[in-house]
Amino acid sequence: MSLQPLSIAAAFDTVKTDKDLRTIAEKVEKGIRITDEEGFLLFEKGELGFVGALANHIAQRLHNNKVYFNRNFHIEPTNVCVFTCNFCSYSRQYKHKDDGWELTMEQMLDIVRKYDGEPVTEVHIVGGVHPKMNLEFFCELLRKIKAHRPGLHLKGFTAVELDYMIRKAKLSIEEGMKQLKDAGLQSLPGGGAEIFHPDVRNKICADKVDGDGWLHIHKTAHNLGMHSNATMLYGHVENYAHRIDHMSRLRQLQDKTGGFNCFIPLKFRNKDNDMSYIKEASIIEDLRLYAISRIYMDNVRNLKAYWPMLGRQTAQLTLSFGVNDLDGTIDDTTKIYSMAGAEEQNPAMSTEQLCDMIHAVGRIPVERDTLYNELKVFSEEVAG
Ligand code: V47
Ligand code: SF4
Repeated sequence: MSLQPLSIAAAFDTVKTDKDLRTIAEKVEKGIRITDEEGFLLFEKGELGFVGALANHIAQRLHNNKVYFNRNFHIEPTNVCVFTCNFCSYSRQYKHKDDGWELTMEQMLDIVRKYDGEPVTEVHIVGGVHPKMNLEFFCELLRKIKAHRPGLHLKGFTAVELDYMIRKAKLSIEEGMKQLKDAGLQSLPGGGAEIFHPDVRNKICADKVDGDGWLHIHKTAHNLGMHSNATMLYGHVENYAHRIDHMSRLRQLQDKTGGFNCFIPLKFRNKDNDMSYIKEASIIEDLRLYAISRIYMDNVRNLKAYWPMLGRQTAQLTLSFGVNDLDGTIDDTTKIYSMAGAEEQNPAMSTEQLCDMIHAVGRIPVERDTLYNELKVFSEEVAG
């Protein structure tokens, strides 16, 4: 049985008497951008069925029934971190205390070698901000991975890690990014964005790079010809205006550079961190947020649900609310979510399982590379 989202025609019926919501539906139908005020209104008043129908309409227009995934693996060099984000369940101040870890160069290269002969196309490198793992160390790591497997796409380092390692090397962001690019770095993941607005940022992660700094690093990467992702950590102390402010800054940068590949809303998980007193968002709020971000972020083609964090069933549901990308058959340590209480304590899914999950809701799985070039369309019969 496949999930049938509301059609856009049915969505019009649900807002017959609300002029503002009708205007938004008309804009979506015609492919016209909505304003910040209209985005805010959707958060305030847009019911799940209504925003879902609009978001699904947009996703279908852009991607038909296709849902993308990537075959990738992760390297997490360390969870030792100089920063103290209150929402983080993962970082440790010292390696030898609690369960801190730091991998050597050889241990990281062993992870890469483990995938020799496997059809992975990307490695995603991300972790804590270790005071001793510097720009030179990471450039060497990138060079060694490239030398071992030149065809592997190197996606690495959040703007938080980059800001720290480049400042420590006493280089400008541009110079530092150039060195990393020369060493083999090809794109940036979207982490570290959290919520840009200082009223929220100062409460949840005051000591790391600020919103302008995060945007500057991504802009610099785009100007150097690299692509990147963007995230938003939602469902904690932020309000609807903060979410719109965050997405608005991303939408403006995307208008200038076109360098964002995808937008990834990240649901705040509350286990074992300094914000554990905050209740997690409901599934209705999750789905509304995915739908509204699909409607508002009209210049970012891909909306990704990160299934290890959301759980498989919720991720499958998001496919009817604007999502067209389920990240990958992630197959190594992604501890940042399992330590924060995500359902997926062991986030690995075979290609067949991922395809089954997509087919089950009447969509077509398509393997992509990091830059969303299509590699293989999986018809129902030949998943594997
Ligand atoms: O910036 C940390 C988030 C991010 C928690 O670009 C938490 O393809 C929820 O950005 N609850 C890092 N979220 C991971 C990240 C990412 C993940 C997957 C794919 C991509 C991509 C990027 O994880 C952090 C922060 O926003 N995070 N703690 C928590 N308790
Ligand atoms: Fe460090 Fe990242 Fe955790 Fe913040 S979210 S404490 S920067 S590992």
